[in-house]
Amino acid sequence: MRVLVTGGAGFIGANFVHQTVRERPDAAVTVLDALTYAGDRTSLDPVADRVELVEGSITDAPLVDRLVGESDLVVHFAAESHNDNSLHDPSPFVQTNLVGTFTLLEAVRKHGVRFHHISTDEVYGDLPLDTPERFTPETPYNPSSPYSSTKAGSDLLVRAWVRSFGVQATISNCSNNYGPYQHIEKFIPRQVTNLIDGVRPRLYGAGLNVRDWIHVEDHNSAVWRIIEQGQVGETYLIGADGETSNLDVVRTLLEIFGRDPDDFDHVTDRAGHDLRYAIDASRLRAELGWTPRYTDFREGLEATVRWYREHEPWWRGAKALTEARYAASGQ
Ligand code: NAD
Ligand code: TDX
Repeated sequence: MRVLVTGGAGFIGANFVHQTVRERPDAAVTVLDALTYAGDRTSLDPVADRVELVEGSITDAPLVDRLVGESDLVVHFAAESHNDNSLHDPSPFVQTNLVGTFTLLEAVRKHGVRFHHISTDEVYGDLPLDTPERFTPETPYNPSSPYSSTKAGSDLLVRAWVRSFGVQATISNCSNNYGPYQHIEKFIPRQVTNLIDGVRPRLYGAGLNVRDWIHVEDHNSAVWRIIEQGQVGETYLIGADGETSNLDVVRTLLEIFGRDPDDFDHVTDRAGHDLRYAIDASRLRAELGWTPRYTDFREGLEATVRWYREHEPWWRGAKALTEARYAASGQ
């Protein structure tokens, strides 16, 4: 099977490519990635002999048309993915997340290629703290940020291309991922690399916001399950019952580093900061029999800390610039 992975040099995409190469010897993998600040070709070094990396944008229609025409399946991870960046400059979010997804949809429509669209729980907006309420496939879309609104728009494009043109597509909306190869602008790797450098973690606002953490390997095993057994035209929510407040994440990391659990700083809150995300993944579990493997969050965090300690050359080059950007916003 010829698989085209967009955004395969980014965090979740690179882990998806590694998992695919490891578990599916019959798959021929091509990655299409623009290698933005968030993409890193060295993330694919361990599988370089099995993967073709094409450097280019999903908004480049002739390139996309050619690569899609040579594929049996497109798994679409490529996106501008960071909420904070979308508050400073939404423009690349509109280009990549909306125009890029549109460009891919036109190509899969033309060539009749199976498409899986990777999306986020953030399309549903946020939930109050301390309620049992969770997102389901029936929850109305209500995105808060430029990032999540462009992801919501891209989901709606996929749904319309399924209904109007019979495109063979599935969609998954997943909660917050953690694990190896995550860019150090994101919450967990930012604090882990701060702690490696002896710097205090930085918590936005009071730190009471809740995210529903899932290990990236579990996200990707669910994606394969949906591709192989999911119903075309359907949306599946992916989550692993990992609700944790940001404050608890920071305290656990401080403990792992043998530091005082109160040794962190509160910094300027994110504008429009979503309070809580929580996924009800019962459809995925019941209909497709999927279960997560990483059920102990602390163990998963410990493994992630080890990975960042052992792969300092992978992240060191981006650290100073990333922190300078945050410092300019008081974060
Ligand atoms: P990431 O920012 O780490 O990686 C994105 C990749 O896309 C990078 O390699 C980048 O170079 C590439 N890219 C950006 N613009 C491109 C373009 N125009 N053409 C081709 N490639 C381009 O993001 P991630 O965290 O790995 O997220 C991957 C996908 O998963 C995104 O669609 C995101 O919305 C979704 N998602 C992420 C999470 C999470 O917790 N990180 C949770 C749910 C869903
Ligand atoms: O330094 C920080 N301090 C802090 O308290 C950073 C970078 C973040 N935070 C908070 C903000 C969020 O409540 O931590 C939480 C997680 O922040 P991010 O890692 O930026 O993730 P989030 O905004 O929740 O979005 C992530 O999950 C859903 C991904 O970046 C998205 O791509 C995905 O769709």
